[in-house]
Amino acid sequence: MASPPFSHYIKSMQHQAGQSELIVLGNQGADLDSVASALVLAWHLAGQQSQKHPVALIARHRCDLNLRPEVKFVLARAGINPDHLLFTDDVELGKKMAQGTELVLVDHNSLEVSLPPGQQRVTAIIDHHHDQGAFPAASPRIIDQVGSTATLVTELVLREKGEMAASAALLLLSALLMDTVNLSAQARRSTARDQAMAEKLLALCGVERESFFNSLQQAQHDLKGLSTQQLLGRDYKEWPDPVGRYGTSTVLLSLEQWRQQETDLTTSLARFARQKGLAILMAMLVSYEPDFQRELIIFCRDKELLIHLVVFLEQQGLRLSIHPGNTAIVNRDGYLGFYRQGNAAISRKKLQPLVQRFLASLHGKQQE
Ligand SMILES: [Mn+2]
Repeated sequence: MASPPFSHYIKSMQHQAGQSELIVLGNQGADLDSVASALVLAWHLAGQQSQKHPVALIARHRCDLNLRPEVKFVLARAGINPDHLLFTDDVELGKKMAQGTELVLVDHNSLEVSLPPGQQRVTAIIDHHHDQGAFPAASPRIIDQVGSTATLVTELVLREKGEMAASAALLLLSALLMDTVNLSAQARRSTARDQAMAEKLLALCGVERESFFNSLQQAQHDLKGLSTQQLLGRDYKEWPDPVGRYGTSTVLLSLEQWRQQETDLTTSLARFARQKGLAILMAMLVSYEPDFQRELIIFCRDKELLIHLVVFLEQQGLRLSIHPGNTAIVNRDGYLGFYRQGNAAISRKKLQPLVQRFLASLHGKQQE
């Protein structure tokens, strides 16, 4: 069955939500990849399974869209009104799942929302993160280590449908370019499959890659006026663990820039960790001027944990060096270390499984 036109479909989502029996869910970071992949895949599924009224759900509150200026920018360029999109304020996911709704996960592959085991009906997964092995019966279950989920969604839609609207292509292209730092070899995040799909998407939406990427980056860095709490919460993910909950935030500033706009960064970081109840908080700083650079601020509830974690990360090749002038700081809430990350190829997607392995090694020791 033919899909409805993409723009009509997007406008209909608010009306479809009530009767929807299939929700395409992005990850809680709600970055461009999660938003674009969920919207385009939901539209694609609407052409195949219209009786289920598939919709896309953005796993954040509507107000958090303000923390994502690049998502707002791309939606506007694609002619999409955010009022037509569905956020966690609009859909009672727990209630829907209790009624038998199916979930399709994009840009993550294990559930980030807590649902009773009987209601975890994940029927399909499309993702590019480390495969956590959940939901082996999902179909399709496409978990490939490419630069962006948008690449996998493009492959699927073009294979099954052979076409897509320019606005849908623009969404996917934006995600693909952001995730791969404009397909740069230096960032080492793109594969031949990303390159191939980027070319197809560029042809479909007719933008010029370099200038479009520049405007995307400009929009993304429009973080003026955001507090430290908002900067940390903007691209934040957390995971439970027996040792304690741990969280990561990607912050698009250098440490130097951050210190210029926040006089008491240490206290603000520790407060954020306390409010979230975290044993570990890792703030991953990314900056592009003069060159692509990563820095890492690690907060740990106790000193031992910080020391062991840093030793472990060193063994994994992060090449951390203590930031000059920013030696470890003791705060009443915990301990903070400030580092330059010599190995800039280790992104959050790679760091998160490492932290998980570190924590698992601690459980192992506790059981001995
Ligand atoms: Mn992604």
